[in-house]
Amino acid sequence: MAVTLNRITREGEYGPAMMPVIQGVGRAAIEIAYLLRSAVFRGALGAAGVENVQGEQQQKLDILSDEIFLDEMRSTGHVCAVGSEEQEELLVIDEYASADYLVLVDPLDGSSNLDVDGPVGTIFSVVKRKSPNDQRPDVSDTLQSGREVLAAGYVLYGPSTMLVCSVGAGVSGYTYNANNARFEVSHPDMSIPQSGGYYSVNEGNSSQWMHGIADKLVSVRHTQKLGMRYVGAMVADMHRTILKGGVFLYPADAKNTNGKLRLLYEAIPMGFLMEQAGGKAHTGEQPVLDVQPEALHQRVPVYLGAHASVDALIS
Ligand code: AHM
Ligand code: MG
Repeated sequence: MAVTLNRITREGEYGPAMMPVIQGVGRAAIEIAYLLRSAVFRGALGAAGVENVQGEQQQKLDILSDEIFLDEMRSTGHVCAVGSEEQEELLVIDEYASADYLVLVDPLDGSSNLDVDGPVGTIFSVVKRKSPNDQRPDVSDTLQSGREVLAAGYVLYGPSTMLVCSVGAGVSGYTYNANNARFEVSHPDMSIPQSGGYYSVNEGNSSQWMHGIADKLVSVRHTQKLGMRYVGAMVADMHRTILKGGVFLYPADAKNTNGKLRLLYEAIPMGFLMEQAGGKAHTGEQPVLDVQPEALHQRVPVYLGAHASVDALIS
C-alpha cells in the first residue's frame, strides 16, 4: 500500500500540527498543476498587465495561482494570514484571524519559464504567530528567522507534480498519483550527495558579481569536477541540487546588491530544506536561517548546496 502525505502526522514535533496546512498545499498544487496544463486553452498565458510589489510584470498565472493558494490556506482553518510574493501587504484571513499559523509563499516561482513551457514551482514555509490569538495578526508575525520555521517545502510542476517538504525531521518527496488523487512517497529521506553534481547559476551575470565569486566559481567547478545546469526556476534548480549534489547560487551583483531572491518565501524555505537534507545554506555573510528578517519582501544572496561547494564559494 502506498504511503501518502499522512505520514507527516508521525514526523517530528510539529508533524501533527502541520498536517492540515501541508494537505492544503497539496490541494493547491493539484489545482495549480491543472491550471498550468490547461492555461493555453483558457487564454491564461501571458502578462496580466500589472506589476507586483517587486516591480516585476505579473503573469496571469501568477495571479490565478496566488488566488488558489490563498483559498486553500483559508480552507484549512489553521492559517490566520498569508504573506505572498504577489501581494504587497500581508493578507489576513478574517474568518480565521485567531488561528495559530502564518504561511509565506511564492505561489508560482520561475514564472518567466511559462513562455517556454518550462518547469515552475510553488515555495512555502509556515511559522507560528508571535502576537496573541485574540489580536489581528500583522506583518511583524512574519518576520521570524528560519530557525523558527515549523515546516517548509516546494511543489515542482514538471513532467510529474512533486511536493517536497520537511517538518524539521528530514526531507521527503511525494509524487502526485492522478489515478487515486493522492501524493505518494516517492523520495523518502532525501539527502544531498556531498560530492559531485552541478553548479547552477545565471552565469550571464558573472561580470557583475561581487566579492570575487566569478573567480571562486571557476576554481570550484574545476576542483570539485562539477557539471553545469541552470533552469532559471529556483524550485527545479534546487530539486536537482538536492538529488544530484553541487550548489545553487544567486549571488549579489552590481545591479542587485542584495541578490535577487526573497528571504521569507524563497531563501528561508529552501535553506530549511537544504539543511534538513544535510546541506548548507548561506548568504555569504551568515547562514540563511540565522538572518533576522526586517521586511516581508526583503532580498538576500543565496548559496545552497553541499558543504564543500558552498564553503569554497563563501570563504
Ligand atoms: P520569480 O519569483 O519572479 O519567478 O523570480 C525568481 C526566479 C527564481 O525561480 C530563479 O532562481 C531566478 O528568479 C532566476 O533569475 P534569473 O532569470 O535572473 O536567472
Ligand atoms: Mg515568483
